Amino acid sequence: MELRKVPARKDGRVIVHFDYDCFYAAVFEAKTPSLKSLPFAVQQKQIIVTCNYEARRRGLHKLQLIRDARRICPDVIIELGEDISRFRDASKELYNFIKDYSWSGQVERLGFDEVWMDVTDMVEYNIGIINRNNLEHSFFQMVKDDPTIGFEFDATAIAGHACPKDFAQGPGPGNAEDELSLQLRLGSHVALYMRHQLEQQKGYTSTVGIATNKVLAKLVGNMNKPKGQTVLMPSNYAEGLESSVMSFMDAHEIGKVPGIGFKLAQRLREFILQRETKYDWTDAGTKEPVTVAQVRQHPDVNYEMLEKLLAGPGSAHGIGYKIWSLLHGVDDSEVSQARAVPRQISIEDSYVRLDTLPELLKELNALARSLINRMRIDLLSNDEDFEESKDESDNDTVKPRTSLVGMKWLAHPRTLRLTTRPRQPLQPDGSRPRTMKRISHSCPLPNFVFLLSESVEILAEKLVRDSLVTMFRKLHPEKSWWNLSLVNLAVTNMAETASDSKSAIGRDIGNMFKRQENVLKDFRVVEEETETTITPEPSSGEDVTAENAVELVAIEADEDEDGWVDEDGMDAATDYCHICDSAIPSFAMVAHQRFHEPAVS
Ligand code: TTP
Ligand code: MG
Repeated sequence: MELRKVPARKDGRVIVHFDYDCFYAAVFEAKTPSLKSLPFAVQQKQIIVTCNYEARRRGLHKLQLIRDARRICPDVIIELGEDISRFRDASKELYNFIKDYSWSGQVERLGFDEVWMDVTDMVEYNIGIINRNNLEHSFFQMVKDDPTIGFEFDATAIAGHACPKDFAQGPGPGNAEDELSLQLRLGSHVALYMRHQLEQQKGYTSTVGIATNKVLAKLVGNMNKPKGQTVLMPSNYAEGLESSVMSFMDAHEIGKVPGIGFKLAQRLREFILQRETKYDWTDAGTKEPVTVAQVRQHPDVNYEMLEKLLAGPGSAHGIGYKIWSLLHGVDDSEVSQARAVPRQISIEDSYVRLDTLPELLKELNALARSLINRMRIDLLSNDEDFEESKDESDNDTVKPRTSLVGMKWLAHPRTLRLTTRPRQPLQPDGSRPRTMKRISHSCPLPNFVFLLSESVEILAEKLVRDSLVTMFRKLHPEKSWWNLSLVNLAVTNMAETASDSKSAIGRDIGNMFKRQENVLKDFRVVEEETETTITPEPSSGEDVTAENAVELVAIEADEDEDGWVDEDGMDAATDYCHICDSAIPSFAMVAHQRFHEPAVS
């Protein structure tokens, strides 16, 4: 039947998925390696957000209460992990490390601790130069124009584990070499090489999956955790990947398939079981598992039916076909290109109570200092080719740059955004309505923040005085009462400053900033053409001052779809649990809330 047509599989790509083991714990361990052999956990509020494998061996697990963890393992060492900037910095450092191996730049982050890399071009190139009469003694070239950089390997064998275990080995009957298997074997070797480099040079172990698309690579990696890698291979040559992918997917519980979130999975379970299903929040899963096979093989399920069942407000058009494809292990999404500069830089902090002006000024100053420091780290370079400078990234903590001589801005963010999350006033009955609503206000970023001759402290103070206080008044005109649980400061709307940069999106405004002392004199805000919806365009050619700039207050719901999670997943991808107020990466929020569910249900 047409509606049950199996989506065409487009094999030929080799995708590697990295997942760092016990990530937050590993960040501490990289700095203090002696922790590796001890039971070690990272705490946020009263919860262990992750722990190392020595702690797991002794019965500890993610999202456990601190008091339970101490009872089970009294000698557990616990560090506070509430300042997530250290994890973000480590994540960025590891991402840059992996990205440097890529030829195509197709390296994409998911949250803090996962990275996909498309290695198809590297694999294809090496297949092109391989000696097919002597596969056992092959050399994988890691740099295209340098035949000396790389590693020796046996191209007849895979590196690490294979799924399925009884995969087709060696050349097929009457077939000189099965190209798909060869590609995947080379993929497994280059993955092993990078995984080892990551461990030797940076001190992080990872779990890796290798397959022909992103979803399969992410899923297959889970088969050998931690410090393992798995490649999804064809089980027989005649069918290519078809049968091994189908039996691999079929065995999964539907909620485990990336792209099938909690709500979609619940709806699918209820359709298959034809009744309400229970979700066991304490066990991070469902008590009534439904497998991919049950959904896929159900006679009434097809992509049109899935569209009707799953489409809802806010869901992407074509969700039925997308899910139908995922159930068959088909995922055509590309690994996105690494960006030269982040889309936005944002700094935030949460507060139990922030309701007086002096405290607010203190916090705004601290946030503005961090923001300018981070702009200097992320957006300054002395390298004409726009490679990120490595000096800071070798540390796992952020240090302000010490020498700015010869530094050049890679990009000028054009918009400054202040966001707050107000607490609601008490109701007459004494209760306080829970809300995660954020409100934000944007205006052009004044040029003086790009001055390198001035100290961060002075620039931050000026930014607070000249812009942020006014912005805050626009957000909170009520003088008498406000109380904030969160303040976020961001610069967005990046205009890259080199017209010859491959990824440059703006016209070259670098020259405008050459004589920065002049810029300081008149404090003009230069507004580039912009597509942002937050700051409307002023009429072209007009100089805009911070005072008369067109401004807009935006109200954003807690599940904002287009601003909070940065495209590169690094900035503002954090939220705060409304129950325990822990800072949680957005991608981990669902997992985190499972922990609280028994208490609130
Ligand atoms: P995970 O990938 O879930 O865990 P992990 O990398 O620590 O461990 P594993 O080896 O089992 O993959 O989450 C990544 C990081 O996100 C984790 O180190 C801590 C953080 N995190 C939170 O802050 N809150 C949460 O509720 C969860 C689940 C994770
Ligand atoms: Mg992980």
